[in-house]
Amino acid sequence: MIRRTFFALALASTPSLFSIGTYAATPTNGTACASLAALTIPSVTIRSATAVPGGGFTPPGSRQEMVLPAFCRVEAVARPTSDSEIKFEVWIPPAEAWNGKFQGVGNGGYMGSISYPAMALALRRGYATASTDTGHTGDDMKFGQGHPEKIVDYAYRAVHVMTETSKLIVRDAQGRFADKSYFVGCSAGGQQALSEAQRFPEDYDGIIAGDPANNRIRQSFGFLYAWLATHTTDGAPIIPQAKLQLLTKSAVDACDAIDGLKDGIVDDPRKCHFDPAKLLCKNGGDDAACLTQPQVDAAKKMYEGLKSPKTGEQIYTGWPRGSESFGDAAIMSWRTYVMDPQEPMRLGFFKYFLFHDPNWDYRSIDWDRDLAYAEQKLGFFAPVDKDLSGLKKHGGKLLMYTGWMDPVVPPQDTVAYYEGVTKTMGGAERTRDFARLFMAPGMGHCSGGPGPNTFDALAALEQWVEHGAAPDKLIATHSTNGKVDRSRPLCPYPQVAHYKGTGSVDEASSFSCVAPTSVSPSKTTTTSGTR
Ligand SMILES: [Ca+2]
Repeated sequence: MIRRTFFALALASTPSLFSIGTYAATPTNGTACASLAALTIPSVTIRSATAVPGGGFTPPGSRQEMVLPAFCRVEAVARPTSDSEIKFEVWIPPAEAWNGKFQGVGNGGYMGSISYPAMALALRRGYATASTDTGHTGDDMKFGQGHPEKIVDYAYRAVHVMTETSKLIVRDAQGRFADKSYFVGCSAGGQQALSEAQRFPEDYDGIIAGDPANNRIRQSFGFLYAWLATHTTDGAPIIPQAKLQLLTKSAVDACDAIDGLKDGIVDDPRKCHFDPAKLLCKNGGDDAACLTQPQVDAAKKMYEGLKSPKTGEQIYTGWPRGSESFGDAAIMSWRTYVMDPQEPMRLGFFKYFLFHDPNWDYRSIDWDRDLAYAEQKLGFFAPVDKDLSGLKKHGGKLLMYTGWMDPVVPPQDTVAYYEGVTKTMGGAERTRDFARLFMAPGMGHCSGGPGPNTFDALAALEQWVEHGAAPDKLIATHSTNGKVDRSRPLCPYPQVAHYKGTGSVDEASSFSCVAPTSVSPSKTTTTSGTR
């Protein structure tokens, strides 16, 4: 209720922007690209409208040229409040190349820039597409200090305003509205996707939420906890990269066979209870093949996650065994978000959004008191509402996916959200007819990892939205040096890919999606009524 009230107040000053009725009657033909600059939409300024010929295009702030088909590039800024400055772009294919659809694309991190690569992907598939900087520049949180409306823009308003306005611009350019609208996002984009599904269910017909960082308040607490758990009081990281790799290798070796197939992938890390104490160095020593006691303790805390010191309640889930370090890139390990930073990630959330104190001392955190304060004050900031009846009523479809080895957003948190939706929406069958979650064993944060991690979620969602063909599996591939060396089905949760017993374990056709056979912690809430 707090979130909805806040929303109503925040929009009270600009009702006209959100009424399509203020716009002129549908033109019979589209408007020439350059003429779109003359378009008037309340609270929106069109900064430019330029026909871009097919070929090389270098986006602002980038040195990397993208090869694109011809499109009309519209740059705009929306100001739904007097403190708003929401920049966004709309790219529109020429009528003959347009697939008749619109695609909003999500951002990463704390956003602060337009997602040109994601727009390029959409444009190449024939979509008219839009992206926003969410109302601020850069990936830190200083913009929120003294600017509560900018926090709202970032939290959910910018994407909604971008969506409604872009649809109007596309209509003007093409002479008709898009037939269908999709939103595609991963990480922070997954958060935006769930925000749209919960708050503005009529914006999109199909929504993809990958590795969603939607539990954003508790995640900020989780990052703070993780950093404190894995750094000395001097701020030095306790577990070096080589030991992270040792942990992953040991955990996977110990748990690989639990799923019935020794293939280097742990299908469900919740069933893996590998104890890092098994790696404890003998006689207090320290070498490459073992862990010191502080390293064992730090790893255990990462697996356990943040619990209330007062009640023992799990405030934020731990990170899965196997996510420690499964590749050379820092993002394929705990390094980027936990180990490498000089201070806890997303500290700005506390300094600029919550306490408005740039000098706030993170060691003064009171987990219970400060969490209660944060959820009371900034509840609108985290789209964790499990009631998706608005989306269901609209006929919208939600496709979620998450890597089981995600070292950034713990996959258990995404599973917990989906299980909560299942419960709220009246059970598994009533949920899977419009919302499905695909877990990707061995996949990292949005991509990468030893498991199959490349798949076309949008093609599957298009079939679902446009032809009523719900995805019973997604075929994912894994490549080494650009060559596909394994394919597997990703299955709608709680199903898992089961080896049929014959054929190559590197071929998707050797697997079928089945209900999990062994008992899992989530069985009581999710498996009833499923096949
Ligand atoms: Ca396995």
